Amino acid sequence: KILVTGACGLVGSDLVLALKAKYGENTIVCMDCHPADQHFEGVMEVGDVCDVAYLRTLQKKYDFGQIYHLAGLLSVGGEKNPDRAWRVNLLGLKNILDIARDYQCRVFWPSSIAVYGETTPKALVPQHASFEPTTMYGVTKVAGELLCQYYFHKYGVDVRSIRYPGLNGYKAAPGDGTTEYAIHIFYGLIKENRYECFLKPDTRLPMMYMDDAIRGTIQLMEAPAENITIRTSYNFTAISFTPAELVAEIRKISPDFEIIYNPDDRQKIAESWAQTIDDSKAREDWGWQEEYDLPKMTMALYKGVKERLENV
Ligand code: VAH
Repeated sequence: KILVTGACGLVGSDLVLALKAKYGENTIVCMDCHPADQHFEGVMEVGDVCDVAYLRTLQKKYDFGQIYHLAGLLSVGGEKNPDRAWRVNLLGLKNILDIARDYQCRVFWPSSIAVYGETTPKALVPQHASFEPTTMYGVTKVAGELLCQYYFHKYGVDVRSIRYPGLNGYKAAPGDGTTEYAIHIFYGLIKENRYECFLKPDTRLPMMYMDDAIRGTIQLMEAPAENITIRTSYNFTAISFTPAELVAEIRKISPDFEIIYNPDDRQKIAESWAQTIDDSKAREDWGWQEEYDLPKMTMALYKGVKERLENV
């Protein structure tokens, strides 16, 4: 059996469908503290990753061989509630790693471009660089990466991780993050043909279409253990674009789309991260290769968000 925590989140909603298609409906056990969808099909356990006794009960009930541990707060949510971000993002991870150590599970845990900070190069960030993030989210990701590596060396836990860029999908509502403007903009486009953007037009951030991220994640989890040379977290990227570039692409669909730039606190968060990333390690070690460029992603998101809004 495979456990997915944070199963109703932006990544979880896509990952669960892909895992079910690959390994069979009955193999996947979903867990979330706030299950979103009443029409959910399959096994859904409601619980908190901070509760290790609860996690142990689940492990005994299902005997998981793999855990995709996605539950966590994002950058903006983390700034609203740093204490909660610390607890959920780090205590939750430690609980999962303890289960994995005691029951020999393979673990996937997402890190993020939020590990990068003021002292990290802005362009083509190398795999190993200086990481001094300024958000609580970034702090939990740096600490979490080190914890993963520690559990690998100390206890042999087969934990694998990716530093996700901004991920853009439509199967769940976007979360409380900074890169999420690139999803919200499609809701603005479809609902009122306009969007007020909380970042400046030239803010370049590393991004990826969700299907690519899910494919890469499963690819990493299926790679032979000896190929995994990074046990903190892999640099991982596909496309880097600015709000202005995304708007130009959207105007190919809707030429009179209106954009207003009204940067707020999230601008500072975005500026603390990198613009482009060197992810050659992921490409060498487990064959990472993206399929979506900006035009292809824009069209897929437009169609996906439109369909989602029509069905609500
Ligand atoms: C955020 N989307 O903006 C998240 C993410 C790449 C950053 O982890 O907070």
